[in-house]
Amino acid sequence: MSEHLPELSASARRVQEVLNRKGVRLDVVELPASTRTAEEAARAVGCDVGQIAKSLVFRMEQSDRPVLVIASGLNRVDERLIGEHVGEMVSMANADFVRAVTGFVIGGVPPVGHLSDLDTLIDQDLFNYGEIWAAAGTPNAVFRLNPEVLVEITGGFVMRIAA
Ligand code: 5CA
Repeated sequence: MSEHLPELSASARRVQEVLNRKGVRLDVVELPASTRTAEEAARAVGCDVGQIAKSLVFRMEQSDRPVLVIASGLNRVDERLIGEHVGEMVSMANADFVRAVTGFVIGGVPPVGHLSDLDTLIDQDLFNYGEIWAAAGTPNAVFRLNPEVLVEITGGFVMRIAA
């Protein structure tokens, strides 16, 4: 696995190293095509858009704490459901906040490997698929995994996140 580390850009390599450290055998791949959005990522890897696990950062409006929501590419996150779960209103974080808490740019935010430990909620609809794909640090990098492993590596809580 370490043989292809040098091919990856710095941010993607960081994600690969985090995955290695967690003891899972998952391979980050950097593609020539953009994987910046769920639609682009699905096209690039040849899967359904629902199989793309989008990592979206929300900000708790009172405490200013981040919440990571990992959603199926088909779903729009219902902020009310997230707010009810965390006990505070939440709103979509802006690009600077995302960068500050994750260390990655929007379009490449991975489900793991962030600068700080993020409370993580996982879309139950991702369990409709045997295989899913997540971003791996850059808008061209992804890795394939299954929903059970996503829960294992993130410690996330599985729930309904869309209306
Ligand atoms: N690499 C792909 C597939 S895994 C990816 O990261 N997709 S994503 O959906 O998780 O990341 C893009 C998301 O970032 C968009 O769905 C949108 O919710 C969010 N986003 C895009 N632009 C902004 C912005 N200016 N401020 C805050 N959030 C944004």
